[in-house]
Amino acid sequence: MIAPDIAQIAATLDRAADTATAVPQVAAEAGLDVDAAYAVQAALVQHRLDRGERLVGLKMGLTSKAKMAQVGVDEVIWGRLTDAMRVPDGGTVDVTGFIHPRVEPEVAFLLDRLPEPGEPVGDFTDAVRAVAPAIELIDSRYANFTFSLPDVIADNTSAGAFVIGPWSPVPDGLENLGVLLEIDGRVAQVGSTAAILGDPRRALDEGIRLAGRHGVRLREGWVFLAGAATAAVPLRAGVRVRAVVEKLGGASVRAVS
Ligand code: OOG
Ligand code: MG
Repeated sequence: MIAPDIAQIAATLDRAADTATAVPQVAAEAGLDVDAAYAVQAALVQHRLDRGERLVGLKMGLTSKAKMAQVGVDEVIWGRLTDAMRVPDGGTVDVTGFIHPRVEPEVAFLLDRLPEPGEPVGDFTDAVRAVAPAIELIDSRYANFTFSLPDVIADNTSAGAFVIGPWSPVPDGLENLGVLLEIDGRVAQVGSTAAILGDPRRALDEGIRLAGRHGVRLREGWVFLAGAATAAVPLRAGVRVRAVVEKLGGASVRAVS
């Protein structure tokens, strides 16, 4: 089989995001496996870095059954976050910059110093300085928001934008906090942090392990999104979105066009 053209696929997905225009899935035709898909993701995000964006963190995807069921892919995945994707809490996001945006409630970690490879992994509170409620705006670059596992990995796990609420010290328990997603004050999704791999702290172990396989080490000061606890909801201009996590408070954003 001819080796997949990593650079060309990355350029196609970068243009799709930049012009908010959906493209057909690429993995089956190009013969992308998971490793090649992560190589596409690295090349795709490199386009952003070449335009002056900075890497500010990592996001986990499909860490809950609700998310796996919604998109029909049942493997935990990870993607990269840049500074340009961050929207201030209480700010606005222009939906015309996206193809078919959806929002989902997340829990964010602010990373402290992580162990060097080979060093024993310490306590969660050694690795995480603070936690916050968050909103992720996802936007698949593929038509109909439909993709295979390597497709979604190549597409930087549908990363679009994110909002981080106020940071709090790590509470005693993180494994069973109520989670709500509100649209214009109405509850659109209800869940629990228990839906995130049983305990969102596990998402960090998975992130360290899975990103490490591809030579990516998590950095002090990075933001880490543990993955949505509920299914995502389509985002339309004019609405106000709020994600609330018990004990942590809320994060909000208004969609404009
Ligand atoms: C893939 C990204 C999944 C999450 O929190 O599970 C994700 C998608 O649903 O398009 O960000
Ligand atoms: Mg997410």
